[in-house]
Amino acid sequence: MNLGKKVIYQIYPKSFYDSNGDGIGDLRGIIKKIPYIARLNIDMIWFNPFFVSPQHDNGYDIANYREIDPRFGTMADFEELVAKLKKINVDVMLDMVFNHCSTGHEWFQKALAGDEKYMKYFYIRPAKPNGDLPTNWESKFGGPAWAKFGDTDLYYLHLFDPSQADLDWHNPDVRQEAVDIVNFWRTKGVKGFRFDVLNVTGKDEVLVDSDGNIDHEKALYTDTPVVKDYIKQLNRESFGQDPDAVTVGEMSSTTIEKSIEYTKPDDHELSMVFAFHHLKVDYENGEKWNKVPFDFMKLKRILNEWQAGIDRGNGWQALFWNNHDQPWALNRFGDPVNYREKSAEMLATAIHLLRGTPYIYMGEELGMIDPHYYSIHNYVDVEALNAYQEMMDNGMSAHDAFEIVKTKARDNSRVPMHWDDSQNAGFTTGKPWLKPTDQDQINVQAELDHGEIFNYYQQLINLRKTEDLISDGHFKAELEDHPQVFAYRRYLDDSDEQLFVLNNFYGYEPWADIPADLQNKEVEVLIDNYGEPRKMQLKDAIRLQPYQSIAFKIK
Ligand code: TEU
Ligand code: CA
Repeated sequence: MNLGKKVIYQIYPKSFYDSNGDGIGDLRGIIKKIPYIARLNIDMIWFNPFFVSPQHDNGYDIANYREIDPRFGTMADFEELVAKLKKINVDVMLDMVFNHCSTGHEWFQKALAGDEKYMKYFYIRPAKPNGDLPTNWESKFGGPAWAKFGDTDLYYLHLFDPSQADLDWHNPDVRQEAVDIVNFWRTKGVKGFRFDVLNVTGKDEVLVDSDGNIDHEKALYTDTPVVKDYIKQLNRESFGQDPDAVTVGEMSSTTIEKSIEYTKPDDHELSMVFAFHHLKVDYENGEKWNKVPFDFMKLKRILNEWQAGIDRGNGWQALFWNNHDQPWALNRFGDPVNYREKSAEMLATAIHLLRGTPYIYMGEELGMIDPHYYSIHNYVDVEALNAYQEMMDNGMSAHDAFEIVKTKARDNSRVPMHWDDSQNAGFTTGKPWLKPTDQDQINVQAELDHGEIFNYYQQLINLRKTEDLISDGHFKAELEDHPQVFAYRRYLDDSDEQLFVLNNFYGYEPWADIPADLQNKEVEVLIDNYGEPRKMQLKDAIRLQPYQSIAFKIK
């Protein structure tokens, strides 16, 4: 299996297509849209969780790992979905959320009832002698990471929402549960597994206070050596038994070195990692809840370092701009107003011609953008609402806090897929759980009829399948100091062919120098968002159009 030839599409089931008018996307809705999916020629679909869940964190709070939440459908629907996708050669990747489970899960409920076996599934600790919480850790969604354990004097750890209790992976029974769940879904024909925040499962048995610095605090529970043992066990006892399995570890705040360790084939751990550093370039001092323009040079530096580093270490990485936790990249790094199509295509090219496995988040292929909401009441995500409150508690005005929520909320990308220009964007006949906006401009019907982004994605996907330079080539950064252009080269060990890619991240027309060894060469333009594939002669420089991407194949 060549991971470099694969392209993965991400579906957020709640927002893809609603088949029964309750305003929530569902599995039957996805089945209905298989003909649409088939047009993209992708290889696998990653589905965000649709297991039984109280939905405090939209399904990342799982109460039963082996059953479909009735609001999304039934096991029979799931089996039909897998079978029908198989017919178009698309495999299924499921989201395995094992760092924590819902406090509604029977494990937690039994623990609450005093069952000692299940109390050992969680981090349950007494307060400090002075009455303080067991540690001073913060939850990633704001507030302390400890909550009262029922009516006792004890507390349980939750790195995320209080409804998401951290599972104690030291306990072999917990690891066995994870193995069994993966194997359960393997028997249903599932080939792919995404492991949610996998690199924070290695907490120490004795939890200690941090010095208050958030990076130091994360280091206490992130990427500890034992995580590798846990992954090796999962691999050995579950997915590793399937040579076609594709796995991705969502790795919070990880490093290049760690990512190599998790993914180099000899270690038998994971196929690839999701790392997020390139998406933190519009943060201020590491803090997400700010509104600052993105730092292009930093973005380039991070992409270049990760590409070259992972390549050197023989690791493998997931390539992506968007997912259900991120506002649309088009709003952050492109120009959705003046150059929506060109900048969407440029962003796609920049990522798709890199070394790794690209992920496309549903709607990205239409150039979807952040919704235009005018009230905080349009937002529903726990993270956004907590952050809004916290910003105001710290003295910010409601207006300023709202402006930040607008650009940073995860709801931005969770807005229902736009199928047509009707009131609910053709997503539901009922009341959508999140309100779509701008579907009069951006929707599947219009895109397939006269848009250019969808077609451009098809070209990128097909190029990856046909060009070994894209799927297998090494990476070399080019024009590293250029203030507008992200450029790189791809090359193979056993061939003279090379790929040279230029991506203009701005709405004006910079010149880009052509590296000396490529000058005066007869080249093939493989893809260009301003023109057709063609032959041409490279000179010593080229002038790029606004948000132009162009890739040359040199023989
Ligand atoms: O996200 C993990 C994660 O690192 C988040 O804290 C992320 O940084 C945040 O959403 C960005 O604002 C995963 C899931 O993708 C996310 O949807 C879940 O909420 C989270 O785990 C908890 O399961
Ligand atoms: Ca529904």
